[in-house]
Amino acid sequence: MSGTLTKEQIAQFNDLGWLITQTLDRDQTAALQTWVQEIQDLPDTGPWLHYREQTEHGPKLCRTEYFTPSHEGFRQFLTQGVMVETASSLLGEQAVLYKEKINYKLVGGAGYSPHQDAPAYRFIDVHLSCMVAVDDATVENGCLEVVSGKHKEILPMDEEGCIAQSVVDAMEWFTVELKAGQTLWFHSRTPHRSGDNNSNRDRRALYPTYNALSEGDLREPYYAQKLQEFQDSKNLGKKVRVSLINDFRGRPVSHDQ
Ligand SMILES: O=C(O)CCC(=O)C(=O)O
Repeated sequence: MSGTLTKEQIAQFNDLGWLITQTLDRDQTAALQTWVQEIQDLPDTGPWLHYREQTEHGPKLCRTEYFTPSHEGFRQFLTQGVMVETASSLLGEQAVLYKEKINYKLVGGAGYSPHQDAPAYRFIDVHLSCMVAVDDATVENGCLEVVSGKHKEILPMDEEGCIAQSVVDAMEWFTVELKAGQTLWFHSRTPHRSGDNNSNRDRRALYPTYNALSEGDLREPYYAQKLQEFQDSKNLGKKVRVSLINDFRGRPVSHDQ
């Protein structure tokens, strides 16, 4: 698949702050599902970072990040070809990978409160993220919802770093169901949220984030800073801490044991 976008697609992204592309064909989607399973099966100790949540079905993996150095397939997929080409088209200049994560949202997994990503992403002004659907994402299993045209500014936040409730209530939320292999591209200031996985099927998704190379290649400093901030701050214990804002609603495993 090519990362070349039409003028209309780029205009839609600039106008709405999000865009859906058909990134992968059937075979590529199957390969992605195999790779995600390989990451899911990695042991706890490694340079990669696994996070778990408590669900009504027991503890489950909710996120892995920092895995491209440990997986050649993902390293190539996220730093060469269609993904970085599409990111470059949308940023209007050469893109570089800023961070990467897989959100598993396995059966019973928790959703995310309404937020913009930008307050959690250090050092860079403009980031571009995307959700590559590994499994079909539906309302029932916790697909994303986004707000159009609200990516020009940071919105008022609550004490968790999420969007203030009065602002959330006043915005129109658009549900984005995706087929496996489709990608939702969104600006780091595009408001988004997602529900819990109330279905009986897992909803795994890959989220690479890019920035313009002219702002610097800051992936390693981002992860060093994130780990430092996790160490320095007190975790309040009611939610699993996966981000520098408290957008994830998952319960910590130890809390329930
Ligand atoms: O995977 C999801 O359901 C939402 C993820 C999200 O909003 C995030 O990781 O910032």
